[in-house]
This record gives sequence, structure tokens and C-alpha cells, in this order.
Amino acid sequence: MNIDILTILPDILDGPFSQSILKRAIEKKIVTLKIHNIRNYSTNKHRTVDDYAFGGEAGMVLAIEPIDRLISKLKAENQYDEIIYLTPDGERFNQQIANQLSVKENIMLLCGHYKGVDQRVRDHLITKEISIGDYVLTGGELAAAILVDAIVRLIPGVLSDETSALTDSFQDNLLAPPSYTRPADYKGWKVPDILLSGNHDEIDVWRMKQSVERTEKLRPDLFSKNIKKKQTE
Ligand code: 6GU
Repeated sequence: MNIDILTILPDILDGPFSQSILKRAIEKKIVTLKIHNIRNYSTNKHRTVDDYAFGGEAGMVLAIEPIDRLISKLKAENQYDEIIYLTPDGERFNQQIANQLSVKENIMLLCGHYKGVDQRVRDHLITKEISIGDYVLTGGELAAAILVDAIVRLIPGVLSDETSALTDSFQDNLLAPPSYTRPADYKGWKVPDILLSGNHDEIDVWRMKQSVERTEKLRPDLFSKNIKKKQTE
């Protein structure tokens, strides 16, 4: 998979991709990640990328020209499956969208700032708009990093235990069951006996029951989604 990220603050993205699983996915060439500085595509002598909003509204707006020049250049090199603008008023990101994006070949992510981008970027250059939740960040970079993390770990070969992405919380609208490791007794806080029993069928039943109970208690919204789905099956 090729991922291109377009930003005016490329340094923010240095950290997340230079560690652990994402770093290894890049080293193994399962993912190619390129970070492009929009400022390098500004044509004026001060290399500005933003301007005052028409109509007297407060705040600066990212201008269309440098963004269009960069997107056009990339589109001449690759055929993009999605060109995604990260914005708090986009479609709310979830596991289902991560699954859909994880099977794509070429994805472009555009990070906004200030009052956002000129609306014409959204109307003419973008194929999808995504938000990571109902709160406002200073820019789209951290949201882009979250998207990339959630998507890349789903690509076969990225996680060492390939089945583990399938048992994640949310893959079937259920939260994951609790996990434990040694010691079996720490300060009197004990691991449930069933997990030490060696009876794998019973352990599977226990895990499923824990998943259902946790989902009902902690995420009643997800739980009712499951019930509605079962009723229509
Ligand atoms: Cl994608 N961008 C910004 N700036 N704020 C957000 C967001 C994105 N998702 C939630 N809040």
C-alpha cells in the first residue's frame, strides 16, 4: 500500500511512523509512506499557504493553489483509490472504514489547519472526508497518524500474529475479553481459574461471555447494534 500525507507541518508526523509496528511495516516495504510539505508547492516568494477568508470571517484558510499543484503532481504518478480530507465535520472513523481502506493500493491524506481549506478543495479534489471524533484538533496530522495506524495494522504481514487483528475489539461490534499474564496471583489479585484450566473449549465460551458482558456494560450503543443485526439476520 502507498500512503501519501499532505501537510503544512510534516515534523508532527516524524514520531508515529518511526516506532515499532509501523516502522517495521515500512522497513518490510509492506507500506510506502511519503509525507509532502504543502509549502513546497506555494508559488509566491514568501511561500505562504494560507490567506484571509473572503467575507470577513475570522481565521486563515488554506489556499487551493498549492494543494491543487501537489495533488495534481501525485495524481499524475499514481492512481488513487481515495483522496481523504481529515476534518472534524467528516464521516466518523471506525473499524469498518479502517477495514475498507486496508485493502486499497493508493491512499492520499490531506491534513487541514486554521479554518480548514478553501471549500473548492473539498468540492473538486477530495473523494472522502473523515473525522476521528466529536472534538476539534488544531490540525489533521494527529488524525492522519491515527488513520494510518488503524489501517496499516490490518494489512497481512504487518502484525506478527496474523489472526490477532481478527479478534480485536470492534471487529464484530464486541469489545475484547480481558487478558492476563504471569504471575497468576499478584498481591492476592488472582487470574480467573478458568484461564489456568487448560480446557480450551470452556475458555472460548468464557471469553465470548466476557466480551458480551463487557460490551453490554461499557458500550450499550454497540450492544444494541448487535441485537438489531441479529434480528435482521
Ligand atoms: Cl480529522 N481534524 C481536526 N482538525 N480535528 C478533528 C478531526 C480531524 N477529527 C476530530 N477532530
